[in-house]
Amino acid sequence: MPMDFNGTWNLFSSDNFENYLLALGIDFATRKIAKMLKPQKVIKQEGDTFSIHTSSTFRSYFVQFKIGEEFEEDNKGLDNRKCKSVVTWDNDKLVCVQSGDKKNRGWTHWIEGDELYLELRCEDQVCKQVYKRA
Ligand code: ECB
Repeated sequence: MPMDFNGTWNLFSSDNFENYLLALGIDFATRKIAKMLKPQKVIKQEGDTFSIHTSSTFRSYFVQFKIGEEFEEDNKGLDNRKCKSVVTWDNDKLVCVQSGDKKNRGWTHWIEGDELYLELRCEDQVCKQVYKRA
């Protein structure tokens, strides 16, 4: 059985998010607002199909994908850059590679105990976040 990411998850901790945003070219004022947010993720997983809705009081973002199928991602409301994304399993981790203008862009999700982990990567920056079940 694959790891089950289904659920509603609230941000608990976030490390190096501002430098990740800077690597994405997000302006100063937006970074200052963004780092104060406590986003919530609603993850739906059915077989190989996933949706992830990340919401906050300021911006929200929705993505859906099938494991192993490349899709066009628009990052609307985030940095608005388009990229080609693909998500695969690495054992029990979900690994997304976001190919586009930014080098080394992507993310990895995994679960430890009852916590959801997220590593966000862009260029030479890595942001680590932990979410707890709502
Ligand atoms: C959507 C909640 C965060 C809103 C931050 C607000 C403004 C920042 C503007 C641009 C930020 C660029 C990236 C934001 C970082 C996190 C949001 C999406 C993280 C992500 O890639 O989640 C994946 C894995 O769960 C699914 O899209």
